[in-house]
Amino acid sequence: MDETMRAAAMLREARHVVVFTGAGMSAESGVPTFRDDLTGLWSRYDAQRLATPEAFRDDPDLVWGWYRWRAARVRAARPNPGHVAVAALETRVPTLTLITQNVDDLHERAGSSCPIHLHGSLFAPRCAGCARPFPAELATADVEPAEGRRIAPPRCAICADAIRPGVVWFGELLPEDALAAAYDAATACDLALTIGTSGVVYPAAEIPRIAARSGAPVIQINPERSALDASCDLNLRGGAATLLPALLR
Ligand code: BV8
Ligand code: ZN
Repeated sequence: MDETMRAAAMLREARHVVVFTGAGMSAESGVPTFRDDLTGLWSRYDAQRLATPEAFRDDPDLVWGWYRWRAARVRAARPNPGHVAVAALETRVPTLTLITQNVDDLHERAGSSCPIHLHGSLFAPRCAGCARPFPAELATADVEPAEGRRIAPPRCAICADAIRPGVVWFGELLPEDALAAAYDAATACDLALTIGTSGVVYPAAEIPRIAARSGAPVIQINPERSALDASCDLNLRGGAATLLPALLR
């Protein structure tokens, strides 16, 4: 039996499946991953440097422009067959917990009911000062920004501080409740799928490792080797949009 068939058989047997996704899940929707060289003007910047509170403090217009560009890229993208397969899994397994590192909304748009977003969302801006949520539609310029364009963030109507992206930056704590729910699911599951992640950003990268330590088999879908290979029972080499539908056949 080939590895994909073995994985499909394990999926059919499982009672509680954790699906853990990273940027590679959205790659075939045309959303650049963190490892990709960012296209256009952004290639001069290091994503890991831009995704920090310090970058926003030092140059809010650059960082806000970057997130507006990324949000526009996501809005122009469509869920790929991998996202659709993950959503379909909800009706195939008794319990499915979807945990994503991604800040896009492609899982939701594919029909997944309640993904756990460990790193927040491009579509949940909030005030950097008083943390009041800011309506995403008000944060959207009518003309989507060209790559590299600085855009001054809107100001909070209550405290006048800058509106920031609703994502977790490097050096910031993950939302406690989301992380606790993810840890609980990884500990309780009897099968974990890790899809499209390099497995190097912590504490999120602990999730598949916790599932493995709790005795659940872990299946990885990734065209490349990753830091998670050693923790996985099966490493399916290929893209999410091809392999995930194949697991459901
Ligand atoms: C924290 C939101 C506690 C923002 C993201 C110094 C100070 C503070 C912390 C640290 C520090 N040094 C290290 C740390 C910890 C740090 C960390 O882990 N750093 C790494 C780089 C070593 N973590 C943090 O800072 C976290 N907070 O620790 O708080 C604390 C607080 C204060 C002081 C001390 C400790 C917060 C981390 C969250 C950062 N925010 N996103 C935004 O999006 O702009 S992380 C961001 O990068 C993504 O969300 C994602 O998680 C990560 C990228 O990883 P991947 O998703 O894996 O994507 P990647 O591009 O890497 O890989 C894509 C994969 O897909 C590849 O393997 C590729 O082969 C594969 N692929 C490609 N095509 C396909 C495919 N797979 C399938 N199909 C395909 N078609
Ligand atoms: Zn405010």
